[in-house]
Amino acid sequence: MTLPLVFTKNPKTGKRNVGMYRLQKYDSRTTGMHWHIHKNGAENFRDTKAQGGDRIEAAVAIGTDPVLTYAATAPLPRDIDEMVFAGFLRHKSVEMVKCKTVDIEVPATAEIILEGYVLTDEKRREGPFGDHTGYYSLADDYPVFHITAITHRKNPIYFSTVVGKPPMEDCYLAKATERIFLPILQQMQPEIIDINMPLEGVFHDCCIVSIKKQYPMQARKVMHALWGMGQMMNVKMIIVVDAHVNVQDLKEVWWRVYNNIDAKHDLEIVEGPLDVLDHSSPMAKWGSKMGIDATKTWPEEGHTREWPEEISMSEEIKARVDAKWKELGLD
Ligand SMILES: Cc1cc2nc3c(=O)[nH]c(=O)nc-3n(C[C@H](O)[C@H](O)[C@H](O)COP(=O)(O)O)c2cc1C
Ligand SMILES: [Mn+2]
Repeated sequence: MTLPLVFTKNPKTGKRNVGMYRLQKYDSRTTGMHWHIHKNGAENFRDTKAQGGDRIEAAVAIGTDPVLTYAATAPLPRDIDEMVFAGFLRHKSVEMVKCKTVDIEVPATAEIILEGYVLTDEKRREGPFGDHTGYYSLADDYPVFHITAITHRKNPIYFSTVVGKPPMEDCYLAKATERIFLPILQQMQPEIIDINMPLEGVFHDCCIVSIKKQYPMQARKVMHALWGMGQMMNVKMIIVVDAHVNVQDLKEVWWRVYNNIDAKHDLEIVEGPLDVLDHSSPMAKWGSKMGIDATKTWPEEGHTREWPEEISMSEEIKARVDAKWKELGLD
């Protein structure tokens, strides 16, 4: 199942979490529960285990209002309820109903609901799976979801998504996140003008950001701040450009990077967590990441040579050329 909304509760706070984690069917009553170690669902699982609980209840909704499906994928802080966020986006609160066999509420209009539990001391081989990275992500041991009830609408519609080499369907969820979360990023880092997470970067591998640079090394500050924010911690490459650069134009971005960087000074290589699906690092779940500072390097940043002006044509010349088209019979 590739598009399931997985509902759990935190045992300490009772707060709900909804995350999208694929479910590999083992038999008619059990599936894998592929919540990665960095995700809120896995934290609820760990907290339950730490309290001595032998199981965490879970419910899965398949086929919901698209805004709920999106909310389950959104990188929200742990204690922000995805259903409240969905209600905020929809301008209408989400109607919830109690499950039959577990103490969890699920969206009232979902097509299909799976109810059940995950044992805290059980794991089973999950994967490999043709993932959104475009590779078969490696098999690993994950908890198991035991189903206690299935409810559904009459003639339910089964929702799923196709993932594979980008661009695939799921890529556009990343684009929605890029747009919806930009104002939130800007609240915390006001120098940010725009961001682009290119589809080939599969959500977590690349982020291009333009900033209004006001003090030396501000690009580094932005890189480290992003690496310290929620699921942005997994971004493997951050490219920072100046405010006037259009980050949505990759040709322009690369032109800036190729021209502006001094490899020794403008690359910031750090180590830290990486997405579980990353296969490039020697060790799973962590490795090295790179920041590329492609902003203009200031004298205060050690570039004491003159920095050249960009070629640009004056408005007056442009107007003179435009006027000539007609004269030459070319318009
Ligand atoms: C189609 C699709 C499938 C996904 N599958 C998984 C998955 O199997 N495991 C996982 O940890 N995250 C998966 N994700 C990403 C999570 O849904 C996303 O990181 C979400 O913010 C997690 O929510 P949480 O932080 O509340 O746990 C998937 C996303 C999409 C769009
Ligand atoms: Mn969450």
